[in-house]
Amino acid sequence: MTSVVISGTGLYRPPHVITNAELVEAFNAYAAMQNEKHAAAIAAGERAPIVPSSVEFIEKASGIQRRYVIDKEGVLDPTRMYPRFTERPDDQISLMAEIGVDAARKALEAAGKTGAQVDMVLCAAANMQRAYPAMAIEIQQAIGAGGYGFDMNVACSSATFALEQAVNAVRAGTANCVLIVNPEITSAHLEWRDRDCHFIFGDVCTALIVERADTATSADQWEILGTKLATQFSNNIRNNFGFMNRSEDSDPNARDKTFRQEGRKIFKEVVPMAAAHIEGHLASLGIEPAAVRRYWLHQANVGMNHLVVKKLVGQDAGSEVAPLILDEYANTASAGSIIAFHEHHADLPAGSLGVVCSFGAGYSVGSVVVRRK
Ligand code: CO8
Repeated sequence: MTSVVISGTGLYRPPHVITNAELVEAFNAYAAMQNEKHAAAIAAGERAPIVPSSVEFIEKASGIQRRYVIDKEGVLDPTRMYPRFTERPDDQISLMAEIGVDAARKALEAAGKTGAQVDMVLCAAANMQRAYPAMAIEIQQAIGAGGYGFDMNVACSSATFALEQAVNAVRAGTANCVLIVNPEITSAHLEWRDRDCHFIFGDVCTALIVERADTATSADQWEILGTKLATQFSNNIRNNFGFMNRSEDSDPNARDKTFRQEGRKIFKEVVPMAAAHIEGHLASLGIEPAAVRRYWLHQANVGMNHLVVKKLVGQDAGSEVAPLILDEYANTASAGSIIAFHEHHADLPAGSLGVVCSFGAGYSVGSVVVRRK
């Protein structure tokens, strides 16, 4: 079987940071304004007041301390509470493709490849800017790649599901060098006015080069030993935004047209699902969980990651075993486990085993077992 490697990674980090303190200040200003506006209805018991948010809760419940965003001013404006992007003409590169190209160029450089050597582009993310043409094809043109490209969405598992598509394409001989990009502009689909989830997400874009081992020249190569994907339907993470909204005569600004979740239920249901998935995948490859040097897990909640690792290796694992990037980046949907891999693999010696694993909406779980060459 053709040996396939990850030979380079790249990261686009947006220019602005929002700390929890800034976020909570904006939310509480919004809440005070709304409560004042609706004071009579609240006093009459017809409407519930908006309860303030708190930095202490956010840090304790999630482990998130700050997040990067493409636009800060719109998000923190209590009269707006979502980012402000300028609509671009059709002959200008789209925002998703622009950040995709930035991360892609860094991954290409790390892999020692040119855009022309890429013959498959996958744009895999939790939200797509438009229906068509595919952002992947726009990125393919911008970097001068050949072959073909397409967009795909499996929410937080988009990157690991794309990794399996890339491996299969290289093994089948339908591609030699695949570029995967994960432009996650989560700020545009987060309800910043909802106290239960306003702190959760951040913007970012990751990129990976996946190619035949016999064409790879990078000094930093990770052989892909196996991929395993699983899905199980759940409404606990849902967004009803879509192209049929107009025909349904539904309100495009209604709460269900942005991200919604049942955080507690997800925590309870996804932790055992992810741990069993990884354990089963490793067993199928004859690998003991304790033999894995590093787990680059989906970054949604610090407690969740501790529990997954504890179920796998039977002890509290520190950041050496399962590095955390959530504190700095928040949840970046499908890019989270890839950021963890990008930032925390350089120290591992040849032969080290690792697992990249995502879990999220769908539900979906994707694991990729790798070994350093
Ligand atoms: N400030 C202060 N108090 C708060 C706040 C706040 N901001 N929010 C809630 N509280 C209060 C609640 O009112 C509640 O009070 P009470 O006990 O009096 O009722 C108390 O805090 C506890 O509330 P919760 O039970 O909701 O809190 P949890 O401890 O469960 O923590 C979390 C909430 C952090 C959301 C946690 O449940 C969690 O992280 N769960 C896992 C979520 C997860 O993994 N989600 C994956 C989704 S990501 C994904 O798949 C990608 C989707 C596509 C991306 C789209 C981009 C936008």
